Amino acid sequence: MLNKGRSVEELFSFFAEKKSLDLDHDYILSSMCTLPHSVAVRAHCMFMETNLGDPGLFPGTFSLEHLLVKRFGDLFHCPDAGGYATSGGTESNIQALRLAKALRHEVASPNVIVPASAHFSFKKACDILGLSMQKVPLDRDHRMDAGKAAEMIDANTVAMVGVAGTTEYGMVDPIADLGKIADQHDLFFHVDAAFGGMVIPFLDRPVPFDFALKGVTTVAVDPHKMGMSTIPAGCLVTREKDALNTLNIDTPYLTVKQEYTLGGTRPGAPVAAALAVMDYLGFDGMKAVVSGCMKNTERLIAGMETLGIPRAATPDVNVATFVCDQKRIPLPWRVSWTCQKHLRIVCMPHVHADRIEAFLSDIGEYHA
Ligand code: 0PR
Repeated sequence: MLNKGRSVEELFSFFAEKKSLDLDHDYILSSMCTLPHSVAVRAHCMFMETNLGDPGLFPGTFSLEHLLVKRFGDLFHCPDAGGYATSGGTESNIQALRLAKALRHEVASPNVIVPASAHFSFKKACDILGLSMQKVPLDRDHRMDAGKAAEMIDANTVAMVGVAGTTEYGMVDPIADLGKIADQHDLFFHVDAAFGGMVIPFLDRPVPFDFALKGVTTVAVDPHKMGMSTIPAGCLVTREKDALNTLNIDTPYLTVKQEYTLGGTRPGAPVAAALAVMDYLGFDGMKAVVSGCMKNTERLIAGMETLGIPRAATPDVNVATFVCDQKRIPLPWRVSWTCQKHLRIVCMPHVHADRIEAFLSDIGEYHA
């Protein structure tokens, strides 16, 4: 702690200096987050001090959280869905598995079946919850092999996970087949749609991935990714309205006497921001955003292939991957690399068509 405080000018010139070290979004092609929409920023500022951890003090903000869950319930074909706003995909995935484990508390050595492509948040979830993680191999298209998943289910399996929009290759697992398997085995089936949940419904030909499929128990979706909200904004959606009550613990001195959330103090600002974007754009507006991102993804793939850099996969959502030498990427572009060393570019809303053209032109001219 400084002995004496700093003047506002000094403080904010220090902050400005630090902020200038952050990268310019114009060159960020590696991120699943994006610049927040202007209505998200406005809503976030408006709800800055709100705490959903004590909802009785903020009933208005709390009703916005309900509305957000309602919007996702409607979007995911389950108008009576339950759920709550989380800090993102990691928390949603942890909580989904926590619920699955609680529902089968009699199982002494519980395991969960996840695709090999599952986000690393499932490793965290399994560590915390004492679950054994069984990884299902992928097929040639980087999708979870449903047949192999079925073979791996045993008496100790408390949940199965499918991913709708994988982090690395942007694929949607065969959720319909997996849902049938889950249904046959009466198994908890969590769909991680942290990325794809705000893409797939808006595609011209959406693949089934949500509660329209009988076997799906819970869905994770992140407004702070394609939902253009401020960070941190996630949502865990449950088919059964009151499913999460199983996780309730007593909170005697709060305005509510029980809670099932993972966090205690929870920000209302990003929840308002997430709802602001959804209600401002509506279905048609989101469809236009997603359509732009998908067009840019296709253009990027076509442009790279013209330069002799082949795709590594044909993605279901706006994540493009390539077989490319790491030395071919000129600065200051920021890209990422998959575990299999494929170049990975996420065509988020801030990655406009002119940025794709600028990248293609730079990579075309550049030879390390
Ligand atoms: N599930 C999936 C399918 C994800 O892709 C991610 C994150 C998560 C869960 C976890 O979400 P939270 O990080 O919100 O808890 N996917 C990105 C990734 O790990 C997150 C990210 C975003 C990374 C922006 C970098 C970045 O600049 O790659």
